[in-house]
Amino acid sequence: PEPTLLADYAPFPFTVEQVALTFRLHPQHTRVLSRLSLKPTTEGQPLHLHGENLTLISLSLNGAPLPDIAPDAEGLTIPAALLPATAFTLEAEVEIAPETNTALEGLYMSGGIYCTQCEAEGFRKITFYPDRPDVMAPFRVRIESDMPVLLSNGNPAASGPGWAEWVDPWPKPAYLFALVAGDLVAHSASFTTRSGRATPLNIWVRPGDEDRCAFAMDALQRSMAWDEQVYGREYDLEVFNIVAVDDFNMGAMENKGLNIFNSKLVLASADTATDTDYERIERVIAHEYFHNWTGNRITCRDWFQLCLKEGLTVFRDQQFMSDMRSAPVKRIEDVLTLRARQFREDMGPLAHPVRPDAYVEINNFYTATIYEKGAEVIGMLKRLVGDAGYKAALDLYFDRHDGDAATIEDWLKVFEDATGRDLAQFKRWYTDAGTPRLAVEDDWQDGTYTLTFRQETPPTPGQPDKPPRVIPIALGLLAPNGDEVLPTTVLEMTEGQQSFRFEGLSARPVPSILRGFSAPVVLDRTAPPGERAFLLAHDTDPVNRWEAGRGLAKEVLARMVTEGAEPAADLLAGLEAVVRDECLDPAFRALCLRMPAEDDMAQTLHASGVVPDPDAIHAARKRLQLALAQRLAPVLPGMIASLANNGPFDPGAAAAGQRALRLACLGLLTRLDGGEAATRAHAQAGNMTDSLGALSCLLDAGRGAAELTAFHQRWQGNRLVIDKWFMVQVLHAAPDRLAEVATTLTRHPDFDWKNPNRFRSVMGALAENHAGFHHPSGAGYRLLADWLIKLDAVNPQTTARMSTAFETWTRYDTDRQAQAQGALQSIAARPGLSRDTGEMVGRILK
Ligand code: BAL
Ligand code: ZN
Repeated sequence: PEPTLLADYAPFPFTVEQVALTFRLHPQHTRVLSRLSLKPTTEGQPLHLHGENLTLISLSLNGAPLPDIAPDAEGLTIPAALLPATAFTLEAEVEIAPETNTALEGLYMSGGIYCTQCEAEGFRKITFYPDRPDVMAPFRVRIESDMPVLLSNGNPAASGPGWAEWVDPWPKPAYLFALVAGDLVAHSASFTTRSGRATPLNIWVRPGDEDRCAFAMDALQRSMAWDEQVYGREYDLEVFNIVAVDDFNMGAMENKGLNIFNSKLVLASADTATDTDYERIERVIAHEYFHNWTGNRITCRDWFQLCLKEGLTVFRDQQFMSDMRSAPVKRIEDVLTLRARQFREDMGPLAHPVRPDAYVEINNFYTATIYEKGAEVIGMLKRLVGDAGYKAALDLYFDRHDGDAATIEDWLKVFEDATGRDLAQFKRWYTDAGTPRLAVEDDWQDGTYTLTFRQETPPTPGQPDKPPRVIPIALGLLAPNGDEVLPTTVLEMTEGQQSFRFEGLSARPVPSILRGFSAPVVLDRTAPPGERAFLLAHDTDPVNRWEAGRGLAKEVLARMVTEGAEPAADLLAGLEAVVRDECLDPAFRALCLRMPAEDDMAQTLHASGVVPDPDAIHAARKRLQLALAQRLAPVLPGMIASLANNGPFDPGAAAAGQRALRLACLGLLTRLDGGEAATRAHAQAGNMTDSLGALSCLLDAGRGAAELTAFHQRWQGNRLVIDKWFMVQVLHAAPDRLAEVATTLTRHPDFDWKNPNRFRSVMGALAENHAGFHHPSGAGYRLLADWLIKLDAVNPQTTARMSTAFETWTRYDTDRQAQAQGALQSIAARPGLSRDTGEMVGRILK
């Protein structure tokens, strides 16, 4: 298929003044009647409407049938000669079959519930329509069904037995359309907006799940208050509905007034959800709510501008989470995610700009680059213009563009207009792919300290040369005794190479560079011996303090892998000091104890020109954990005991941090006692975090069979918990046994592979078990490829997304490369492969 190009953008030559839809729901024969009020904006243009897999029943223009218009595979076109020069009405009736829609795009059924997913281009699977985000219209929707709960966007207008009508007064693009019909119950509450409007809030779930919605509701109320306080944004409808469904390709969707969620991002109770689940629920509830302004009231002109809403909304959810929880811990977690997912993407064949300029299948661009790097770019912008400049720019953005389908140019212009800054060079962060590498050297002479930076961005597909970017480098300087002699200062690097001088210092300082991870770059610094250990002990910036320990651990692991070196004493001593320091946040200490992931080590080694050996990385990481466990042996049992909390479960950040540190200690102790303490901890666990954490330790120690059986028995029927049962076994399988363990699980009667959560719990986890997935036999590659081929026939979107497991294949040795290439080619060669997966595999193989 030919790519769609940003350069080809042209406005739609009609306005849609009103949309009226009637749904007569039926699992196999749903009828959708549409009445579109249209008005030409340019003379003599044909009317093209998107439509896919629709059976056209009737079509008429101003009441007159159009029997000669037949749709093709992409939609239908009405020639200009048949169209009036003024406003007209187009009516169509189509038939669709939600029950057999396994792709989960458009209108489909999940566990007996009718629901929709229209972003990016699912609406065209519901009716004929200009399915593009710059066409915004008010919708009126009538649903006819005997389901007890009938929901759509906007405000309830009228209802009776077997029908309901909804009116959404806010013009919206079709991708924000939603409809739900089912046997649902609500967990209800309300929120009074700052102008005094009491707004009912409902979380709709299947009967029996309503007692697991309280946390999500609390997160929603806090999000609504926060958006008023921090961004001045108030909710704008009479009701806000959330629905949880079990079959969902993504995490959640921000449909206007009717957010639809993957149930794993709504349902939580102490005994079924982990702290990680709670944190994700809080973040995603906030994220979807924040889209009401950044995405819905101001949307994107075209899908190339996806980061306009996603980067900004991720940035806002990150701000929210750091206000709700510990800001440094949140920032460290975000940096870990960015490196694990976005840096990985940016260094491989799928690298693309934050604002791409071509795509074959837009679903393939819901990526870490659009989302996470998109958020980083806004963080840099805020750092450069300051908090007041950011606030002025955002106020102007909401004022100027409310009701618009906007672009990145519009976004940058409000910053230029509000702050007087020229952002021409900054725009490269949007247009140029790749992660800049920032090399740094320092010099000390006659009381003057000089830092010289050099930036270079490696080539990415289609972009061989990268001019220098603006890089905000937050810097602090420490005296040899640990005192801070230069508090955090933002240096603005604009050249390829640039020096910064600091005068009047009495001794050579130790630099703390890129504080708070002030730019998404790789810092290339050969630190002098002792510098990282010094920063781990003294840096006043918590993110860089953690980073120092992390950098040291990576250096040590790299030497263990490549030279067979021993675990270094300075790292062990530094980590011990952090762990013993009770003034530090337990969550921070737990993060410091977490060793770099194996994939992260492979990425780091590859970037430094070493072919990573997954087995050697796995072995070195285990040796380092053992050495750390031995070093901490005297304190581990005491810490595990003192961090126990026997009171009621508290999902808040402080209590979660204690559990994280306790489980980190339990993981280390398991290296020494073979799982004795973990067996006791599992037996005593009073919540899912402790239960799953202890079970993971047991599996790492080669134990846990009886516990796994009991776990399955206890939670049979609870899909979200059974997902965890599958996942934990795959994540903690020994590399040699991974393919066998995963294959056995795919034969389990509970392996409902058409459910994306269940599929990911085995196949996503398979790819996350680094040494197992990259096993030299190639068994991991083949297993995943075979299952992706099978899934592609029913769900292209999830298949394409999961094919990214292969994006790093060229990092490894030639034998592994040959195995991975063979697996990828077997997917590519599959007759009838979807456009989604075809594009991804083609790019990965290139
Ligand atoms: N818009 C797709 C889901 C999300 O990013 O919120
Ligand atoms: Zn989003």
